Amino acid sequence: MRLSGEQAPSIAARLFRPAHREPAPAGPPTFGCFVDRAGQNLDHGYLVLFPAGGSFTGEATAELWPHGAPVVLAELVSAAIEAGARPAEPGEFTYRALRNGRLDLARAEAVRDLVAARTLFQARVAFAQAEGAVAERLAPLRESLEEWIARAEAAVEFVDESETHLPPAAFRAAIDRALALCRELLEGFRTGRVVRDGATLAIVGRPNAGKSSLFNRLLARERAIVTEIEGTTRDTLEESIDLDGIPARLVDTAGLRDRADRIELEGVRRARQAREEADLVLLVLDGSHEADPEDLAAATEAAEADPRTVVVVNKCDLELAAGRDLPHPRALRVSAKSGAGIAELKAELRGRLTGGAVVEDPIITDARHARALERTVGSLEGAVRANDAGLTEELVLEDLRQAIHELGTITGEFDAEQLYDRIFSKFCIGK
Ligand SMILES: Nc1nc2c(ncn2[C@@H]2O[C@H](COP(=O)(O)OP(=O)(O)OP(=O)(O)O)[C@@H](O)[C@H]2O)c(=O)[nH]1
Ligand SMILES: [Mg+2]
Repeated sequence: MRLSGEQAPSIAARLFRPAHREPAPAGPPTFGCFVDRAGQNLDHGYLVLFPAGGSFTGEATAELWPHGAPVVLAELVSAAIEAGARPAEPGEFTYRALRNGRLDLARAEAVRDLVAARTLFQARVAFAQAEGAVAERLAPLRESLEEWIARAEAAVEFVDESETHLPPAAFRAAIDRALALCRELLEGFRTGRVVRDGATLAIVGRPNAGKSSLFNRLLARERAIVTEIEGTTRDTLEESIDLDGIPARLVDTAGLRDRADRIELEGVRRARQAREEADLVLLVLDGSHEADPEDLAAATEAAEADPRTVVVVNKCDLELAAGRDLPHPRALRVSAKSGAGIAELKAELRGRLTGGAVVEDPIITDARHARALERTVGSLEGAVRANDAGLTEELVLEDLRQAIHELGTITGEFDAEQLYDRIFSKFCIGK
């Protein structure tokens, strides 16, 4: 339990009886007893005090470490409220850290993502962002833009002195580099988006193709009922899986067929809906059957028409399935029973979700950051056009200012004063 604010130490002191010595205003954990609202001893644990300026929020902070039973924590929270605290708003500690200048906006957002991480890969990416990876990657871009803004300012200010004019070729080269970096980061966002938000994968196909078996195999547990009876799965089933770091929602569906009772009809309707909403559709074919020309044609067609389709030929542990030609060049042969081809299938799914590119860990995972980068690109392109058309520096300057403003919204640290300092420190205006 954490208390932050001026009164944090005094409120914490009312909930805690030290065993040996009074806790220092800052320093190592003090062992003692936590007490309830009636003053009764409730639990053993530690109290840790952080001074203002030396805590996560930047304010005086008290951390209470009881054993962690929810009822004890609830009682301690009530006792703290009675002593003058109030419950924190969602994310309020991080918000205070931001307001107190301990974090930039992108790092604060990363803390949020780190807390919500569902896969280790997500946690690693969010951790790098919480360490400042976003601002770090944007720093050279900002510096370059600030420099060119400063030079454009000078050109506008001293319009009659030809030597202050922007050198068009060098300017163009610098902005092209800036654009390339923005686009690279945006390209990484393709991966970043699925790393952060996850993906939905629907498993569809004919009855008995082995959809539920594949579902179970990908989950690595016997979640769905599997039988040799057609129409076993009637309702859609959903489970979360970790697809090599990408969190995914896997949906098993009822087999698609026409003759069916009312329950199954509803199942088929839900299956179609799941297919509509999915990021990827695993179309499962039973490879052990004599090739049903209609099925194969439909699979090929589906794969051609809908880029989300992944054609999976199942039951390749059986001779007939192992020997047959694949209906589509990108189709995959698997066996839900033996596990053959499953690793390749996972790699294919991951590759499709991340755009196939072998990217390093993504830097940009947040849609807000991506939109800001897109707007930065738009403004930079405007600056290039103005420059190429030989328009006045005033117009170029306007676009550059817009670009750096957009960029600044990512970390929330754009500050005109800082920019002006830079301008005047770099330029010998008196000359
Ligand atoms: N040999 C072999 N049999 C499999 C494989 N996958 C599934 N089966 C068998 O195929 C039959 C149907 O499997 P299910 O997973 O229930 O098929 P389904 O597509 O979910 O069927 P519905 O729910 O009825 O649409 C079962 O008897 C499974 O044991 C496989 O890879 N190899
Ligand atoms: Mg099934």
